[in-house]
Amino acid sequence: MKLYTYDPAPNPRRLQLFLDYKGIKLDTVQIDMMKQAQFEESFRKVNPMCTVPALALDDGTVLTEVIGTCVYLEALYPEKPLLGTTALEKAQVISWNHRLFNSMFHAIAEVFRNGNPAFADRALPGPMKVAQIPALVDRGKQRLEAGWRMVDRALAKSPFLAGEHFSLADIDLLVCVEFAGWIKAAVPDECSHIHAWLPRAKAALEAAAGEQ
Ligand SMILES: N[C@@H](CCC(=O)N[C@@H](CS)C(=O)NCC(=O)O)C(=O)O
Repeated sequence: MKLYTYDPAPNPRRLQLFLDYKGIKLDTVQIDMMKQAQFEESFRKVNPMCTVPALALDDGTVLTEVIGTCVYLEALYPEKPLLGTTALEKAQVISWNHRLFNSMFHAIAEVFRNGNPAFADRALPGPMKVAQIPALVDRGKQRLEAGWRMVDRALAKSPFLAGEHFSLADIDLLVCVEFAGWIKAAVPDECSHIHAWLPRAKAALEAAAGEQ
């Protein structure tokens, strides 16, 4: 297996935190997005969608979605489960993953990519030319605000996003908080449940790292 990734970027970071928590070490190649290496021919041959992370398996299959890659690795390395253990927990982890990706991740990306001259004609990841839509900057900010409140309501009810246990959903949220920093947004002060959850989630990651 070989992982093509770029450590500073948010989707690679989601996968890296998953790997770190479980103590999985992979042969890794950095695709330097600052130099637009994701568009180079050698990487296009690995992932024609020109996105990272991409996990190339020994049989030639390439997994290009973080969620699919995590499902695959969880099956290979079931210790320290991050995708839930009961039917309900599994459903909640995937539901939160989907919800956070579609609402908060996309909202932050909308702000970041539609308001930044460095992303002219690259408003969406991938090889296709996509023009920026400046109005999406404000819409993205509004969606993110609604997202924080949605998450805060959930964290009022349970210690972690998908219930009693730390999961990929918490990793996704941690990376949302970091990614929001890229657009100078932060968890609103009044979202007290998210603020209480942050040290709890970081402690779960640190505890797992300490077990390696
Ligand atoms: N569908 C992918 C999304 C991957 C993605 O969008 N990755 C970003 C980095 S965070 C990327 O490769 N962007 C390429 C670009 O901006 O050109 C997943 O879930 O893993």
